[in-house]
Amino acid sequence: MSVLQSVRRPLLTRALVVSLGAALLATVGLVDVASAHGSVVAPASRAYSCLQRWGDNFQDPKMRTEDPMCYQAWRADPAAMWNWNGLYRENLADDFRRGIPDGTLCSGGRAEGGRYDALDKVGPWVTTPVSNNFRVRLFDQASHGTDFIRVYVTRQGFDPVKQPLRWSDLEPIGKIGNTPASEWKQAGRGVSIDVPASAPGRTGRHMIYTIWQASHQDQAYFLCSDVTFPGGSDKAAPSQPEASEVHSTSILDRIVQRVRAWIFS
Ligand SMILES: [Cu+2]
Repeated sequence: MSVLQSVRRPLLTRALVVSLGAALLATVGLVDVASAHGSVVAPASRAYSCLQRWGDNFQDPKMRTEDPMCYQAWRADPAAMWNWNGLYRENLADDFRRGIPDGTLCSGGRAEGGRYDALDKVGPWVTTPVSNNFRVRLFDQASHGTDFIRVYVTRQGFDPVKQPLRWSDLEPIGKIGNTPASEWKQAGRGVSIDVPASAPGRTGRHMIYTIWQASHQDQAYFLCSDVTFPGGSDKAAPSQPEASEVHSTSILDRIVQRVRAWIFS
């Protein structure tokens, strides 16, 4: 039984929930049909990671204490999580440094009118443990293919909990070139591709930055993932187990069901 079902709501709250729910349904509907794109699902990008952990229960008060960075992101704009696959910019013509100022890398330079700005917030984001040789998995519901995918890691010594991410903090650790969607792997209602990455000498908490240049038009995606490498002193870093499969569509389906349940209860 959900919190919402077990609590008697005043009429005003109920009306609010219904209108919010309707807005969510519209958003989720759009994500599912018209504007479905993709993201890095392992190690999960910030928005996708928050959706994975809290999409089913984003009103759970535990989020505030257990996952403060996701908490502030949900509060700032839940649409960042519902639209976890829409963090892109268009027509940057490969000039990413000009289009995306330092300190705004995780929002793609404040993409989509600021929807993703909370992803730039500096703090103890939950990490995914990875080894020094790992794979970045990109999942795409729209089968855009790619001109290239570039993967970067923060330099050893960078502290993601205290420092805003700048271009000069990043070092390239993996890339693939032009790969049409027909060469990606079928995965659920989309396709996925793994980019091998090698980050020797890294220990403890780091950030992975992935740029996915889609092929159907000049549309580039900018994804921050929080990771911990073996070793280092950052034992307190909160982490989640690495996701082995893509569950995005079932998460979306569950969210749609939940919102419907609110509206029609
Ligand atoms: Cu797209």
